[in-house]
Amino acid sequence: MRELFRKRRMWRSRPDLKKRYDVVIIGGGSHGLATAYYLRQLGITDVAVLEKGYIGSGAAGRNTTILRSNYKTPEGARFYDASVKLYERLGKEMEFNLLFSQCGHLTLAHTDRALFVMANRAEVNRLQGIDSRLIGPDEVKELAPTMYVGEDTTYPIMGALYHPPGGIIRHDAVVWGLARGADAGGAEIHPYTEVTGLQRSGDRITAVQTTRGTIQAGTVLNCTAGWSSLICDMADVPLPITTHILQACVTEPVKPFLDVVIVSSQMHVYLSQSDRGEFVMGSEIEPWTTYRTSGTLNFLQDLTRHTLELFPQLEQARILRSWAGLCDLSPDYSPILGQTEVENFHVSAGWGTYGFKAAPIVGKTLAELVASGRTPDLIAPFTLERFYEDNLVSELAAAAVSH
Ligand code: PYC
Repeated sequence: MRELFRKRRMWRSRPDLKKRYDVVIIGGGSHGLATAYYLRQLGITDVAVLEKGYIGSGAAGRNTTILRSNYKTPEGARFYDASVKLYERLGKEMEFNLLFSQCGHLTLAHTDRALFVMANRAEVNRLQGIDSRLIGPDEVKELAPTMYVGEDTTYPIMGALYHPPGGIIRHDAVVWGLARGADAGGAEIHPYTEVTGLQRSGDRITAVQTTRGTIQAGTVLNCTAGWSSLICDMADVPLPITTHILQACVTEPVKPFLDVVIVSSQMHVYLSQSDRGEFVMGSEIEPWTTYRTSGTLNFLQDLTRHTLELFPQLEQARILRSWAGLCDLSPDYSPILGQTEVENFHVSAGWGTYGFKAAPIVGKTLAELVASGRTPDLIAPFTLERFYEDNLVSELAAAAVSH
């Protein structure tokens, strides 16, 4: 396998779809590709990944590359911790440079209430063995010496939740590495292949209709993030999801001066400096539901105003580009993962703004589910069934920004 990795720089183009695959994965983003990658480790290689655009053109290519595991619930923290740990070894395992920088993650507190909530979160995190603690303004200043921490701002900084294992990773590289790894194991990756329908007979999906023909599948996985409820509708599986946009932007490269991820939910901003020197910045999710990924001037105005309060030295930096991606929000802000009422149709949905962080652990656990037919413990709290049984896992307010 090492030889294969060395010989092939990327995944292969596959001219035709076969008539049948053991597993059909809808969505060629980080979750779909990670599932194909980990299926291969379990010996399941008759796999097709179908992507309606180019590989990584959805949420995988539109996030702000932040990884962390300092979630609010024990279920969430445990799950994302497993993901960060997989990310830590993924580059080496795939022999692919993912530019993972575990530079640390600071969520700023500007009120007593925020300090109280963060202290609770740090405790939940620590009980899961996750490095996460509340720190005061002096330590914030040490970790981010170039950030403005004066008292005369709209929201003075009273402390922060500090999470050393958090950081940033190159999102495109994650997608390319996973695709190459899945391909090396035999999975077929088919870009520009849109799923137009799912044929269901009783409790099973019997065929997947695509713009390039109809195929049969032993198991079908829906890993389509913002489009997950539309794909589930094709199988008559309603998801409790609303779809919104999240906007982000990037500046031109400037001399490196920030070595930690900064988040302020009160100021609706999160930002980091990439290896290229760009400031990658995002804001809150838009409250209206839409599939239109056009950006707004309000976003740029509010984000830059708040960013400049923290980093006035960016005053002359120009925004190079901005973009928007789709977020599928579940009622409790936790994902919907695993089995549905259709026995050979599984989902990875409801990610809100958390999806990219979860890619490896989603791939690993979904692959285990497909291989064994059993729901792995880590994802048992996140099944669709929880909405029927009233077992919600509320991650409300654990986001970098308000949901
Ligand atoms: O929750 O860490 C987060 C996040 C980053 C970008 C959007 N959400």
